[in-house]
Amino acid sequence: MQAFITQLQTFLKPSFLLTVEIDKAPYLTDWRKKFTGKALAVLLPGTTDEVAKIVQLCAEHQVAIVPQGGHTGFCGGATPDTSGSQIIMNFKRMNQILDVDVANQTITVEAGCILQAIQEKAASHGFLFPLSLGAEGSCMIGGNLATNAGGTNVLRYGNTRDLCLGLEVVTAKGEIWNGLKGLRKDNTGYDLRDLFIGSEGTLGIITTAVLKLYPLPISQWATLVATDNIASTISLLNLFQKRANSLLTGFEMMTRDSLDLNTKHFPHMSNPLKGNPPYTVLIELSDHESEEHVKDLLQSVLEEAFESNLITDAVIASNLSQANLFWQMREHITLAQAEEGANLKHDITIPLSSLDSFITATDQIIRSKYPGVRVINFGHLGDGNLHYNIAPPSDRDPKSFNQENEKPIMELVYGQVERCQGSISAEHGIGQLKLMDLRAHKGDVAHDLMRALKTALDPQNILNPHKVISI
Ligand code: FAD
Ligand code: 2HG
Ligand code: ZN
Repeated sequence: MQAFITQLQTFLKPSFLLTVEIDKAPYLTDWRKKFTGKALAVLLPGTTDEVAKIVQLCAEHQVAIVPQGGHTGFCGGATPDTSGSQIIMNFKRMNQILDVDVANQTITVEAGCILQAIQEKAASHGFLFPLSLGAEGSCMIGGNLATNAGGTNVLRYGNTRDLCLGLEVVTAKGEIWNGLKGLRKDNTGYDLRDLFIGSEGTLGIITTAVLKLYPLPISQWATLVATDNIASTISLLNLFQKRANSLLTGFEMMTRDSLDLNTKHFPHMSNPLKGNPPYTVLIELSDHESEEHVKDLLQSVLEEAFESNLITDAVIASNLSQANLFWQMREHITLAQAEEGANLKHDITIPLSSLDSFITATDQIIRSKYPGVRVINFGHLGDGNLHYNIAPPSDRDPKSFNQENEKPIMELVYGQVERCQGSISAEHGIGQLKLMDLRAHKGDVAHDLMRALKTALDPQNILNPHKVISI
């Protein structure tokens, strides 16, 4: 391997080619502290040409590459294995915003741009870049694209895939594919862009992207409402969809157990709704008309919901800072879970028509089989996306409880997901966490097609091997 490192040294300065253990350490463990790997080296390329040169050398020396953005992913996709033979290619130096095209309503960015920096740049030109998630201050757009991240605005604007018009990608051979056209229509054969989006660094390395921008909304109103059960919560969603239509931008659900965990770790995050309700829903409407228009609409839908007994309480944010507090309450659940210790995450989607059946059955089975566990169920209900997470009983050591019970609990949850024709990964991807579950979930035909794609695009299996699919 010395020859490989020596060749890298010809174009990467020592500060961009990290081989000493203490320098590599910050890149080796994922956000959840669930996966820790080893790496031959951590590389910090500064240009697409450097990425291409690195990949060419890796292909020549058969060295596997683990692309890495903000390392906030939940499935261990950006963490190397424990062999110490893989390199990490981290994108933090490739963080330039290359262009804002006002007439085309697009922004062109390098893969290492922090998501929040893109949102801020867009806003400074009067635009909205709608991708929004709790990790936006540290995740990078390359990681968002590679995982097809979802977040809290999917209901109105779609997943990351829907926000991307063009990509530049370095292939497994080290060639540069320039697909950076900012076109809203382009039916010239197979869609390569969509193949790379969501492929978690296993088919190609994303270096630059053209993203869609939208006009900034003029008015935004957030409300917290209390519901008694999931059936009413779904009826409430349907009511908002009918009355507010595309003005509905967020519909996030939080259970009582989720918010209790929040207040345990962040006492200032108390729920303003009365009586600690079973379900709290954060709803956001936004529009390009006047503040009054949206507020009147919100109030009239809430009145209708009260009259139909769908909700038991509601608080409308009186200003932007209170609306931000509502959102912080929602986003702190993940942080509260991290404070509480190791937990089991299930990022799933269920058709809205089966959500009630899924939650009722799964809650009941889990609670009777594992007395004392806390079901930390919250998520993007408007998309049918639950974060159906399990926290161990408070009197058990989280690590030993998880070691004993992770597999059976996951099988139980995924069994219910299959029964309801849902998905075992809504927005976090597969990575190494769900690798073994993919075949059973996708079925043989889909799995074989995926394997054929991987073999065709990366025959040497050097791009993030044993993530998503093993060949
Ligand atoms: P990383 O974790 O570094 O990488 C993720 C995957 O992408 C890996 O497989 C990696 O190899 C690959 N990759 C990274 N960069 C490239 C590249 N340039 N080319 C090719 N492959 C690449 N996710 C959601 O979907 N919705 C949420 O609401 C959400 N909320 C979150 C809240 C918190 C507090 C945290 C910590 C995470 C959250 N996530 C959420 C998960 C995570 O932030 C997203 O998956 C995010 O898109 C990952 O971006 P990243 O830059 O950290 O990628
Ligand atoms: C969110 O929606 C994230 O907040 C994190 O996707 C989910 O902590 C989780 O499981
Ligand atoms: Zn989420």
